Amino acid sequence: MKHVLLTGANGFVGKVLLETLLAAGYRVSCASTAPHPSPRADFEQIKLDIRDAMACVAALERTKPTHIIHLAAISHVPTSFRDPLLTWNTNVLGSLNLLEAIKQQASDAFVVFASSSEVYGEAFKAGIALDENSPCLPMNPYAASKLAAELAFEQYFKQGIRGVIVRPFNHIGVGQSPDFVTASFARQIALIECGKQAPIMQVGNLEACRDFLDVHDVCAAYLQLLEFSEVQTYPRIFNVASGHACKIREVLDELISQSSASISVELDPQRLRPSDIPVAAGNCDRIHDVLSWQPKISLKETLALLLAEWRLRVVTER
Ligand code: A2R
Repeated sequence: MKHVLLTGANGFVGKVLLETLLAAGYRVSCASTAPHPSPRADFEQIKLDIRDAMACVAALERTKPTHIIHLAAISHVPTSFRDPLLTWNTNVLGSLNLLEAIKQQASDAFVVFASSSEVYGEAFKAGIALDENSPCLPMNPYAASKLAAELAFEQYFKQGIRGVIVRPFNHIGVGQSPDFVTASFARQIALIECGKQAPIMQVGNLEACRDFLDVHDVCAAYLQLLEFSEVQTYPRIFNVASGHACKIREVLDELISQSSASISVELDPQRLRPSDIPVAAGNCDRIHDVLSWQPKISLKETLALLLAEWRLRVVTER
């Protein structure tokens, strides 16, 4: 049976990917620093801090997976500015610990490494949808650490480890932290609707354009990428993108249009990033041509689900 070791299983993507993998018939071992919030009999759990090299070896020795999907990371850009050492230790050294453990204990396993579209950084200033051959010019510690981890993966690929690197663009959906823009908007609208916030939304840069994807579409791409474990040759790096850039203002307008509350908008300078880029979109031709993957869920649908989630969540929020 195909057996996936999933790192970062308790995170936003991990929780959705676990269900995607189980539905596809995979046996799944979930690695995380804390127990899964809703443990069940249909997956296994492993306590693992990827900064601990010995623990990585022990986890691989115990599970002997056929596939690994490496999501565990410090994934929040402002956190990476606040705590660069934690970011580099987790994202780079943690990845190296995992790669060494794969080499020692599961050298035939196929690994998918979740990098990020953030690695393109300054290259987005060209204003076009970037493909996988575009220059990588990171603009923050998170992006730099992901690019460094990509280099580590490529070194191990050269030594015979099999796998791919994915660069997902902005994935959104139910379960995402309100530190991220769409969840922050949905939460604020829900708070306004139930009278817990004045009818003024605090927003950052609304003119920026981003390539938004539903997290379920991203997980479908990760699942399809596992198919490469059956073949000899395949591209090493894949964008996971919609190919379209959407203004953050349009996202806000769509969410507000789904509410009956009367809402005004106020700029919060603290929400502006020091080095924001106007347009960040990805060219998704490669994954479309090779795997016929394309996003299936519309932005409108995703935003409706997000708002529904936050309407329930804010009821119990203090
Ligand atoms: O700390 P935990 O157990 O809540 O897990 C977080 C995990 N993580 C770690 N796991 C093991 N050892 C560590 N030292 C460690 N530090 C963090 O990574 C968390 O559950 C997970 C990341 O989840 P999120 O922050 O929700 O990221 P998301 O959006 O699910 O992104 C998945 C991946 C990340 O590598 C992104 O950079 C990439 O997709 O684009």
